[in-house]
Amino acid sequence: MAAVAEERSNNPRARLFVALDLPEELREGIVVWGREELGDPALRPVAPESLHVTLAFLGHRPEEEIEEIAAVVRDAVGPAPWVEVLDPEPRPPRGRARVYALPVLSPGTEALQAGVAQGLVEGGFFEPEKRPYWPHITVARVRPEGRGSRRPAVVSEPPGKLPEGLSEARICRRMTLYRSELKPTGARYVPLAQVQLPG
Ligand code: 2AM
Repeated sequence: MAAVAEERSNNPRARLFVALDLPEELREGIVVWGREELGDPALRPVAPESLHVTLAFLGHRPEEEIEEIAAVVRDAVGPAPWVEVLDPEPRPPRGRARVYALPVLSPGTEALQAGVAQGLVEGGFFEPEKRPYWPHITVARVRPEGRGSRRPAVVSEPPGKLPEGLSEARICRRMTLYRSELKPTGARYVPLAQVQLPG
């Protein structure tokens, strides 16, 4: 055990992901909607500053790789995508929901994601998921049924539809490499590198 602990401390790792950030107006719109619609006690709404569209989840990587990964993200810059958000959906779609997410309709985001993923794969930093990429914004996670349980609680009042206007297409002008720090109170996302997207 001591040897393992020592190896860990000599080889610090960071939990990393790349995301498309939301324009302020869209973020605020989701927060206002969520105050009404994410009130079920079984739901833990995502903090306003943590709302994003994940492009690539890298998992734990050695900290010494961060600079190289940031360079790959900067090189993958592409046109700023237009996004349309759709009404919330539970995941998984059947059975007890674990999360609620707003699906994102955006060919531009899919193109950006493909470019970032390819760069990260070529660098050996990322193994793409087998299932197709599903652009979405997670808005709430479901609390466990009981202490230490892995089963999600029942959500009696699932979130309702978005107001008209929130689904209007909006442009997203920033992509960020985040470090996710897991705390007992939830995850905190720390930006490590940001790229402005042209267009
Ligand atoms: P989610 O919002 O759909 O849960 C940080 O955890 C971000 O990376 C979240 O937005 C999360 O997506 C995403 N992510 C993708 N795959 C993940 C995985 N296997 N484990 C944790 N987070 C993942």
